[in-house]
Amino acid sequence: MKRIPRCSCLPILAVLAACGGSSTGPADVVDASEVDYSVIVPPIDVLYPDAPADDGGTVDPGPGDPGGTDEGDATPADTGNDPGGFVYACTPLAVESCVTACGSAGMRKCLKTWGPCLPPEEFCGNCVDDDCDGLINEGCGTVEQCEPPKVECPVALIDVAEGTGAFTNDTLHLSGEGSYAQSGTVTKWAWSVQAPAGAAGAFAPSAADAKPTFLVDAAGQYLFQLDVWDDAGTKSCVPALAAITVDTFPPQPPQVGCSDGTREGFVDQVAYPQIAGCSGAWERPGITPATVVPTCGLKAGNSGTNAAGTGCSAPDLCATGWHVCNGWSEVAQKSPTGCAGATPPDAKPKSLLFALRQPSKSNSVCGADGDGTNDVFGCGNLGTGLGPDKKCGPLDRVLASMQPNSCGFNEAEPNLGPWECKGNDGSDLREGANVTKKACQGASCQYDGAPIGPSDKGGVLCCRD
Ligand SMILES: [Ca+2]
Ligand SMILES: [Ca+2]
Ligand SMILES: [Ca+2]
Ligand SMILES: [Ca+2]
Repeated sequence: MKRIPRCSCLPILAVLAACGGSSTGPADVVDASEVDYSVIVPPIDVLYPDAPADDGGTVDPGPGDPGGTDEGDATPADTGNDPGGFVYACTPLAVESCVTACGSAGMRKCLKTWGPCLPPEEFCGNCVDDDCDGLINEGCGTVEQCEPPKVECPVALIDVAEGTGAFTNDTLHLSGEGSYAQSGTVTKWAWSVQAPAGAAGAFAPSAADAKPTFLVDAAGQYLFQLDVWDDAGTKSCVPALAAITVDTFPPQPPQVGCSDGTREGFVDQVAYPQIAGCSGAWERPGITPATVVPTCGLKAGNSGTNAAGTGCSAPDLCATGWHVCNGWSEVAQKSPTGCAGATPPDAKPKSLLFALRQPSKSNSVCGADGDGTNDVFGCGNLGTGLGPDKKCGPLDRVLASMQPNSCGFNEAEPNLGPWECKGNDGSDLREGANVTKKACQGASCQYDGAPIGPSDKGGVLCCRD
């Protein structure tokens, strides 16, 4: 990239003063008086009450497990007030303005929490670095010369060999070697990143290296940040940023993914070519164990001829070439927005859960393959909210009981919904092995004034093979 004479590395208001009069246009420099700092608040976890349904449906009274036998669940059973969950601090997929780390006017999107504040594209009609890459008006051709910089601190510059886009499981090659100091040399680098929920990559060899690599294992938006120091110990006035969009690999044409030919979650097949929410019923128990396989020839689904789920298992809801998503890490790899976007915008509250295979032993903490069948996990708006302490990546809902023969969430179970978690003693530790969606046959349940049948209130999350 060609380096354009810089205006200044002073904070943005000083830049304004130095460059006054040359800024116009939509990506204009941010004036402090224009910035709504109230939007830059960290997401907060709040309690998620399992309130009675709108129709006054019954709520179990008990304070958790009367037998005291379930040491595994932190979430009390259907008490009508599920503690320990969280609600979204924002409306999933909502977008709002924000101020970037370099002071320009950015945008951020709500996922499980607010995503990173992404800088705008470089705007040529001003004298500032809008996209926070450390360069002013790069790529603008011949532009009005900005006042020469009065460099009082080193300037951080990021170069990403892969550009601004990558695919899941690519290794990014980052470089801060272009960073410079007018007096002296840059001797220290500090990288950080805001990554999608569930991303497990790290800077290698370290976040203090001038040219680290970074594995992007989850789909979605990454925002890398670099601060530098010169040999006098002076830190860069503003960090450099680099936004990278990571798409699901391999690129795939849209496909429904549900065996009945209709999607009810992640309904935009173009935006979500590798993950689908498939509503429907099943009567054979379980979703988490590997032994749970299709039993009705994929003849299941809410819009098929077998909406009652007769003879079917949970995997019968997924189309040929798809399978019930296997753990939160597969969701992180195959959905660019995590669980945000799983429910359509017009979905009623507590109306949809799309479950997956997710091992867990206790406390609704997500475990590794083969590591227990406690609780039923998924994406949607039905179930207790899964906060970051549960280590479930992007997953946002769980059905977790401390009483036998219950899924532990009032609106999921009869007489408000068709989810059932019945079994022998200790079934409250094995909901993932026992769960069915066969209650409410003949639309015999009712929620929010509407009849509910076995194929309502969600089904499974299907991932492309
Ligand atoms: Ca500019
Ligand atoms: Ca720039
Ligand atoms: Ca369907
Ligand atoms: Ca449980």
